[in-house]
Amino acid sequence: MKKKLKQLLSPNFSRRDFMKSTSAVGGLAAVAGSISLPFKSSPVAAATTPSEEKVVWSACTVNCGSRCPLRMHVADGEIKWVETDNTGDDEYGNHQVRACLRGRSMRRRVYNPDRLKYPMKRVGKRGEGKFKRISWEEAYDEIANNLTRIRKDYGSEAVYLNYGTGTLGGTVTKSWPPGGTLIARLMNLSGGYLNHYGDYSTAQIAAGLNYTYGGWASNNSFSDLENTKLIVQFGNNPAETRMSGGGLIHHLMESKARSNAKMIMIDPRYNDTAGGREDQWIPIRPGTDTALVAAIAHVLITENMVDQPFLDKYCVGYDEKTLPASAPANSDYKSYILGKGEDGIEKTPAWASPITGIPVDIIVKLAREIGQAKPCAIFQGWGLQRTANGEIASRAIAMLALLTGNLGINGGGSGARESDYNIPFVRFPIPENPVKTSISMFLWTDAIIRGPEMTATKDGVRGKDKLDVPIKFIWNYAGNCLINQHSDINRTHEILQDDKACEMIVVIDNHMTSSAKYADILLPDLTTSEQADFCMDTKAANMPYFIYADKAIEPQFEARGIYEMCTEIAKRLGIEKEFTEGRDQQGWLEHLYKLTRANDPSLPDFETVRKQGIVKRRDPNGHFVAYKAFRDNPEQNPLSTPSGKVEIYSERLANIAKEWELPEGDVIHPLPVYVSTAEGWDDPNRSKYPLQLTGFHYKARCHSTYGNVDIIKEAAPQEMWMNPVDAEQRGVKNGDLIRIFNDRGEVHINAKVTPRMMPGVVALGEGAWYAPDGQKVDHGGCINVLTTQRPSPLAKGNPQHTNLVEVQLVNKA
Ligand SMILES: Nc1nc2c(c(=O)[nH]1)N[C@H]1C(S)=C(S)[C@@H](COP(=O)(O)OP(=O)(O)OC[C@H]3O[C@@H](n4cnc5c(=O)[nH]c(N)nc54)[C@H](O)[C@@H]3O)O[C@H]1N2
Ligand SMILES: Nc1nc2c(c(=O)[nH]1)N[C@H]1C(S)=C(S)[C@@H](COP(=O)(O)OP(=O)(O)OC[C@H]3O[C@@H](n4cnc5c(=O)[nH]c(N)nc54)[C@H](O)[C@@H]3O)O[C@H]1N2
Ligand code: SF4
Ligand SMILES: [Mo]
Repeated sequence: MKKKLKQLLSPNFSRRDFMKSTSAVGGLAAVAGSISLPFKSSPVAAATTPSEEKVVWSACTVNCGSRCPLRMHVADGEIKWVETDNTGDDEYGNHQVRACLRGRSMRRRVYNPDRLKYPMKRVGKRGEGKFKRISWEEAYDEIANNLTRIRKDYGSEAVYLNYGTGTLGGTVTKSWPPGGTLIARLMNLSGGYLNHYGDYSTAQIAAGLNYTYGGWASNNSFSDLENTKLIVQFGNNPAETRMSGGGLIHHLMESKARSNAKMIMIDPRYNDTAGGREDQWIPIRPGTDTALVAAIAHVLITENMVDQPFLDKYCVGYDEKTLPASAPANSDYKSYILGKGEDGIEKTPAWASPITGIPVDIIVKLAREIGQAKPCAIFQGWGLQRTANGEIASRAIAMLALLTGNLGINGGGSGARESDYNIPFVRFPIPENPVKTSISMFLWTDAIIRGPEMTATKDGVRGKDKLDVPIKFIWNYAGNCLINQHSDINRTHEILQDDKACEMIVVIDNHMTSSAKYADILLPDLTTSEQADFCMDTKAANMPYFIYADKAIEPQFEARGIYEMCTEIAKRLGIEKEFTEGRDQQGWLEHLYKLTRANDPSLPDFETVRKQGIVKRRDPNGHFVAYKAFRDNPEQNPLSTPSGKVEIYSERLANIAKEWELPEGDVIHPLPVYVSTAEGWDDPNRSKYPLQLTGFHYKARCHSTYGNVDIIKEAAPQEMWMNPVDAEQRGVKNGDLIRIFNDRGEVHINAKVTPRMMPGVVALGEGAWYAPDGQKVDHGGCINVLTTQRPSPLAKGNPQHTNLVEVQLVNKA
């Protein structure tokens, strides 16, 4: 032992030897307890391990909303361990941006057994996962030749860039929006591609609140909660969805501690953000928030808690006074609430209670608290809008902020999701797309099988009355939406399996995902650790930052970066010079940063950024207050709605409701009225499938990314949440293996029996790796085996949290 210690402290002893020797003396902990560790950051290390281990700044660029710095400790060309931000301190406002456990397990993603090693070409049936190794030259030629052939036969409208967010935090590697990627640059320089609008995250809220506020609806930053009296969160769960130590859960907790404001969480699931921090949890039936809001509005109106001057001055259609001339009598929101509208029903708490599952007295108390707290901050997450009529639900929640006059002030808000201050950064230039047609991102599977039948008024095709050609070529870069993340996997499988329908699929990923198995040509990409890039944060309240992620290790196997891939294909399409403009990847990073600095000379120079890794800022205004300029001076700063005001009643929606052809049961309405939907709580089909299945974004993964990391899977297993009452009825106990099924498919997974789930509702975290057994049963717990491709009415978006299922016991634990 003595000899070992002497050896450990000798100047020639490397970290690698150390790791070896620790096992010889009884493990890391035993040694760590008795001597000072020879890590590079310690004074001993500086003297003892010259040039053996280097620390390289890198980042986690997945789509969790945060974006964390990772400091890679590299020795012998290998990442040995991963640290996070070491700038700043524990003080809120100067805090470290600490990566979550997913980011800290990046090593296990980089060196994962699922890593793609070589370019490959499909040999079996599409989706079977059978490939042969090919050279990069062959792969590039295949892609360029097929692209040219398909464009010649069908035109560029047949080329589609599928949604993918695996590395949206990058600049060169940026995978989202597809229209902002290097592939879009490549396509637009050579003829263009079929666009899409909307995204899987926010299709319904983006479409819905656009009619209320005009454009993308912002809300105050979470840092501004230090100015509020009451926080009401509708299905908002930053403890899981904005997890980093520099991200929004940190801002929520710290600012709430300053104001000591009460927090009420409205969610069918007792989520982790509630997790002991909430003052009240109100479980609500999925898809019924609009009814709850209507009942709260009833109490606010009848008990005189409405901010009438605000509604008169800033809004259209609260009551008859401000209804547009084209609107029929009694089509205002107040008439709807008081039962004077077309349905003649008064939206009392007693009316809403059986719909929402919330007792009357709780609704009344909630309404009074919202009406009396000045100011009051109303927020919504995006879970409740990823539903069958999420457009209406998102607009309804905004009503609470409007009725109480909380818009545009500190401590108040708009009722949308929280916003952030960002550092403006110049992105890769993307030339204009010559193809102007665009489909909803959710309808790409339909565009493969019935493209030319899809029209503007039936399917939301934009830029043209109808699609002319089906999708024939798909680029799938850093996305798992070909299978795992898109609804109704069994339907998608049927559509993709036919290689006469969509003729060519190119997948570019790091891992053999379920989507990768559907590739015709499969290209192994570099990870963030194997190349240099700028990585942006977008969700950090009033302390934004960006990261210079340097190359930490050499490319693994034959992996190549997206810039090189696109350059090689550009060469074959005869547009290499236009594509590269004479720069390599490093040249572009330096160029884009130069442009960024020209706009903002206070930023440090490139070399400094490279060394310091992270650049942090503070919002010069303190906090972001949404619609402040409008509130302060509405004449000078009108909204971009047609009236320039907040449109509670939307004339444009009234027209769309008249003009569009909607399937039976779908509703588009000028007001945020409560409507029943397919697969809602009152669908007659509940006699067959009695449980509402909702989803959530789980801490175990970012969607499917990190879903193959062993230690994370163990720490946060995939389970279906279920209330003890529903479990008991089915003889299910905690940990039992169950089958969850409906007409679309079947999933086998363990049950988590917990009072954290409301009765009648079950929940499954989205993103688990689809693991079919050949009999159409998934054993991975992938919720999209059970979700539908029927789009929402207005956005034509993904209603992935609206499903009916039944659950049965398979095996006792
Ligand atoms: N049922 C249900 N489905 C959902 C949702 C839901 O709530 N419920 N949520 C939806 C939402 S909001 C979203 S945003 C989508 C997300 O769907 P996706 O954007 O498909 O997200 P991921 O599943 O994380 O897939 C990212 C892929 O990128 C790969 N990747 C990671 N890093 C890199 C890289 O550096 N290079 C390359 N080439 N690839 C990389 C990963 O291996 C992974 O295959 O899912 C949607 N699907
Ligand atoms: N760890 C982790 N973080 C992530 C992601 C991830 O996959 N993993 N994904 C990222 C991405 S791309 C996105 S878009 C965001 C998603 O962010 P969100 O869409 O906000 O996340 P969800 O978990 O889908 O929904 C939030 C909450 O809404 C609740 N909810 C569901 N239906 C209803 C309803 O009808 N009414 C009410 N009141 N609540 C309801 C859910 O139970 C959940 O707790 O998260 C981001 N962050
Ligand atoms: S998954 Fe999100 S919170 Fe976790 S390290 Fe990556 S960017 Fe940060
Ligand atoms: Mo998302």
